[in-house]
Amino acid sequence: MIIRAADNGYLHPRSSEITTQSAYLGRREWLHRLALGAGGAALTGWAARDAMAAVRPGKLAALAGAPSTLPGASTGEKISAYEHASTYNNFYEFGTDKSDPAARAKSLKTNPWTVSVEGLVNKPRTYGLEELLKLAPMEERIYRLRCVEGWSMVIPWVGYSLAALIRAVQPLGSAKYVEFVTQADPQAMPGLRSSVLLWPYVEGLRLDEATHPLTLLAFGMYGEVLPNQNGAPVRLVVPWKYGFKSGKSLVKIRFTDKEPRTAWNIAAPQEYGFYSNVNPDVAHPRWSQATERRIGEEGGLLAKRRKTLMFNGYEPHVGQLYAGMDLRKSF
Ligand SMILES: Nc1nc2c(c(=O)[nH]1)N[C@H]1C(S)=C(S)[C@@H](COP(=O)(O)O)O[C@H]1N2
Ligand SMILES: [Mo]
Repeated sequence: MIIRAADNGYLHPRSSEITTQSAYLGRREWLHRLALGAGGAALTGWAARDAMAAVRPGKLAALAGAPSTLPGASTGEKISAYEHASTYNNFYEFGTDKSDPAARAKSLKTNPWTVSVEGLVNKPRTYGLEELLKLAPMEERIYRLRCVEGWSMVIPWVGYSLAALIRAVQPLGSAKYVEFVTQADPQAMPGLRSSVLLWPYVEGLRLDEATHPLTLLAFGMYGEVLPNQNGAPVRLVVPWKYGFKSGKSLVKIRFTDKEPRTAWNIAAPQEYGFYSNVNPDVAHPRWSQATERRIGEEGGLLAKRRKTLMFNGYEPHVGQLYAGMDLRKSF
């Protein structure tokens, strides 16, 4: 982001331009049959992840979610190919090239995993991953993802509203913001040797943004647990904000009364504001945000760019959170 121009022009090999939705649905159907074959038992527990890897080398455990009925939680747009969503990534802990995370993130150890929820809450607590997986029913939500660099995808996530976790820990009246701290393991993450960002990668939301039902705590995508490069075992997805607000591989969630300092804001405060809501009318200092390139679309870099939508198309659902605010100032 800071070190490169917008959309650094990754060209997808034609071979991976396979039909997206049908490939995805085919995969789900196959997983379903696989689950029945295993005695009809749902492949839920995280331990199944390793068992699955033995059955399908290189593949991940199924993680099903009921289609979400929440307004805004689905889109009629074509779902991006899994092959794109899992190989064209930003996860600077593993390097700054789009292909680095998929190539290197296997080293991330996601089991055991805990997330400590602390700060201005009545019930601070360290959650094991298994507990988090059971905290609320899993839903599938199909969200647009718009990176600040000017590209986008449509991804079917599996998870539940972060609000469920927030309710469980009971924020104090003094809590106004939520800080999200992500994993920083120098053994597993070669990118930490670079000073491109201050580690650990920290993000933040206002409490009302964090409790908005569209803010998703995600454990899976495309009907499977998250691949490491997409932020396993648990990440945030905030669909109306630029992608970098959605921290991957979360280890700590802290409630505060002050606006958290965030990794990209510290690195370049004039370029990455705290809010970072998708907004076609507010340009990045070095490029326009009026349009975007949908990854995987016919024509690659020559494909016609799409118009970027206010709040990434989620304005009817989240616009009221920013009523009366100057979105140029609070960018
Ligand atoms: N910990 C961490 N989280 C991160 C990032 C990162 O570098 N480190 N990159 C962000 C950016 S810039 C984007 S666009 C999204 C990309 O998510 P995806 O690879 O699952 O599409 O993750 C975000 N979360
Ligand atoms: Mo991004």
